Amino acid sequence: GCGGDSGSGSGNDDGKITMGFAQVGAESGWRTANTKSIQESAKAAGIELKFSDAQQKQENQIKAIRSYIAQKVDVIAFSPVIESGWDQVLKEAKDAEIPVILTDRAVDSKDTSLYETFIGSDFVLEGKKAGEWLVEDSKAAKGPVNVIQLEGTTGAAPANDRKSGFADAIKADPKIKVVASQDGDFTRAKGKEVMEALLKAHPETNVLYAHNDDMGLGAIEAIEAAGKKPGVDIKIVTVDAVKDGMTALSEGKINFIVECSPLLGPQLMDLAKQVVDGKKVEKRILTEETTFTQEQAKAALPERKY
Ligand code: GYE
Repeated sequence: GCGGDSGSGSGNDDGKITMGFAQVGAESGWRTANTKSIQESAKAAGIELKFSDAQQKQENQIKAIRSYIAQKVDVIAFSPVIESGWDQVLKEAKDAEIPVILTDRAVDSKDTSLYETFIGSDFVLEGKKAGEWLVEDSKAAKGPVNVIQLEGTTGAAPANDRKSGFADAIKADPKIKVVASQDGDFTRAKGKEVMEALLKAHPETNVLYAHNDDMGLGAIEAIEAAGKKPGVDIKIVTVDAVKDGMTALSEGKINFIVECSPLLGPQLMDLAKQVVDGKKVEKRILTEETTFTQEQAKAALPERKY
């Protein structure tokens, strides 16, 4: 590989591709698995990886991207912590003729020539699947179904989209009402803290919808501390299907999980090679995902890699 700070065009000197990757942070089990997938597949593909962790702060990601531009990497990939505010730094990469690949989360830039492709999940569909499960599960319920929603990081694509997909789906049953909805920043600690407060304010709650497993797992601690039974007194639906979430699902503490795959590394490295070669790639690449009931989680757990 190259030192990256030696002269112009250094990224291409030895024919080896150098990728700068600006990661969101280490906020969840999903993110840990995603980082591992990217690091392992870069190695397997012979791509030199420069990796940074932005600790969920956009300013840190912008700094990292600028430093990758200064180092003249061959390709930049990143998972934008929030959707807005990327046009300027993406223009800088474009002016430096460094291709950009978006992974996992989207940007709201109108100018789609600012990036080559976007690989990741359909978060609206994930929210819809969570809502559809609840509509089905609520069929037999006589009284109101009162939902607390723990939202992902404010402004993040998966928070915006999982919220809207869910809201759309639950319109099918007027018994279902979201009584409180608050940011839990995709972390276990925040999920617990916010659930503690919301449970006090809304003791009539009988469902929790958390935008990821980690917040759901934190909330389970708050529910148990309040003397209630997660999965029974309060039904829980989450998104991700990481090992800890799947374990709680198989133990009956969670009722349903919508899968979101973090294993984006291999496809990302393929795409990186193609765009560095100047090839045109699909503008939007969707990951395929499923859903899990408690029984399905029991069956899938032994093989679950993350
Ligand atoms: O669901 C959550 C993580 O962007 C899809 O970010 C990702 C989300 C994932 O913190 O656990």
